[in-house]
Amino acid sequence: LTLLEEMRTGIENGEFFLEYQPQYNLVSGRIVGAEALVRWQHPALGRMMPGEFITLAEESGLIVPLGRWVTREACRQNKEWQESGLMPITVGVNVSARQFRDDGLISDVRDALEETGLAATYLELELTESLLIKNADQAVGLMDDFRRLGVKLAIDDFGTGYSSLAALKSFPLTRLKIDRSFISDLDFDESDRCIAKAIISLGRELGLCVVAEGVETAKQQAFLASCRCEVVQGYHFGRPMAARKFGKLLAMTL
Ligand code: G
Ligand code: G
Ligand code: MN
Ligand code: NA
Repeated sequence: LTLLEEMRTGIENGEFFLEYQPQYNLVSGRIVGAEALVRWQHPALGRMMPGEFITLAEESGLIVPLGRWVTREACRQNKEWQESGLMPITVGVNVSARQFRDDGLISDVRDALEETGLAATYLELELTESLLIKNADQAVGLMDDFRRLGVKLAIDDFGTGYSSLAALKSFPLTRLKIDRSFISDLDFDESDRCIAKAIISLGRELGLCVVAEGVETAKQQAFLASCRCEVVQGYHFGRPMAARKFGKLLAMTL
């Protein structure tokens, strides 16, 4: 069997699972969200990371049924955490360009919310800047539909595209995720500090929640706090982890 065929049967056989990386509010210190990240427990090759199969899934179109599963599972898990009395959080799922172009995306998302009973406001779709720019014409209308549904929309990898500022103006976003390339050198690169600071205040002025990704050190955290960045995500706070472990962490930080 080819990897592609194995992926197709793997989706049906339940070989895929999600890990959750915590997102913290910098002021309260509380967990306010999680990014869901897909993994594949391959029967022969073991645990595979998205870097090893997402491109193939995108090129083959399998990302559509896989993404449908990811969205539904993230909603189901988040609802389960809420039902067990944990503090409500937002779960973010990554959406590929191929999924975004698929006519079924909005109904897949609506179905996932209806079937799991999760309120739309606790689901966030992460759309990359390049995806939005490439599909600028259709993107606004589809995003408006998602916003009417009540789903949150984040721009992922912000600052890496060719028209970041135009994107902020045109798209109905709720959150801006600063790409980790601007965060990694904050401790020693003065121009990265200026850029990060400017993005954070720009996002705030536009009424967006700003998330810094890839925060790895206490020094980066302190700088981001001094800029009044609202939410942080990165290895310094927690790696992507199994749902059970995330549930325990969420229970501890009540
Ligand atoms: O942790 P990490 O190696 O998991 O993720 C690597 C990349 O794979 C990231 O850019 C992330 O956006 C992408 N990715 C992870 N999970 C998903 C998913 O469920 N769907 C899509 N489309 N991309 C994902
Ligand atoms: O492209 P996207 O932002 O969806 O990718 C999320 C990716 O970033 C995942 O592969 C995740 O494991 C990784 N990641 C999360 N936190 C950190 C971090 O602090 N440092 C680094 N280098 N990668 C991180
Ligand atoms: Mn992401
Ligand atoms: Na990102």
